[in-house]
Amino acid sequence: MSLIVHHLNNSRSQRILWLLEELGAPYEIKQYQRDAVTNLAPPELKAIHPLGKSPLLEDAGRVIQESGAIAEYLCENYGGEALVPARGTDDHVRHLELIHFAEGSAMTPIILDLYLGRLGEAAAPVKPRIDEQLGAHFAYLEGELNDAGHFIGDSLSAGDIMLSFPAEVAAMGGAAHYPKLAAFVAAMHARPAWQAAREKGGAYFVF
Ligand SMILES: N[C@@H](CCC(=O)N[C@@H](CS)C(=O)NCC(=O)O)C(=O)O
Repeated sequence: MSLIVHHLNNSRSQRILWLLEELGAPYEIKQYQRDAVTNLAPPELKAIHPLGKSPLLEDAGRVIQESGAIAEYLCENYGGEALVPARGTDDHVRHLELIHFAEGSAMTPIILDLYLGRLGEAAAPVKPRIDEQLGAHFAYLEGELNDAGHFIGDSLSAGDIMLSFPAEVAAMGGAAHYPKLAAFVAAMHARPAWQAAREKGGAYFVF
């Protein structure tokens, strides 16, 4: 088996396991556990990639970092026609936007909010801006879900998988705020492939 996912427990790496389950591609998991106090990745991950973060995908000795790139690589090399709209269509352009939006834009206010939460009162000068940006990004995603319950087209795409993480963070704030995102998260978690990935990846968030 040539595909190896270097998987950190309770992390964005969960999306890659899920994607692989959806594609039905065989893979192996190397498990890494967060430090119980700092919540950071263990130093062993730095032996695989200098940043020591997860997910990391290894394919026949090549190491690929960055969730969106890994998702695109897997779809292109192991997906056939699955999970990516046809090139040259509007949906494919949208797919590119959303794959990159998930990490490039949506995660910025999420991570800032996480760190600001540790500062208490010292965060007061910037907290309103971060709250406003967090709300703006979640509201944007809420508005982008279509009637079929997907971000693109009427079936699951890699964009849905990439956006599941910010959607899960939004849904944790309560279904009342972002009902469409909460319904999307529930539907994704009901998929057999998501559950198989959760089974193999171990504890994840509160889900
Ligand atoms: N943009 C990167 C983010 C990777 C990342 O920050 N992963 C987190 C897990 S969600 C991590 O490894 N954190 C542990 C640490 O920084 O020590 C991606 O999507 O691959």
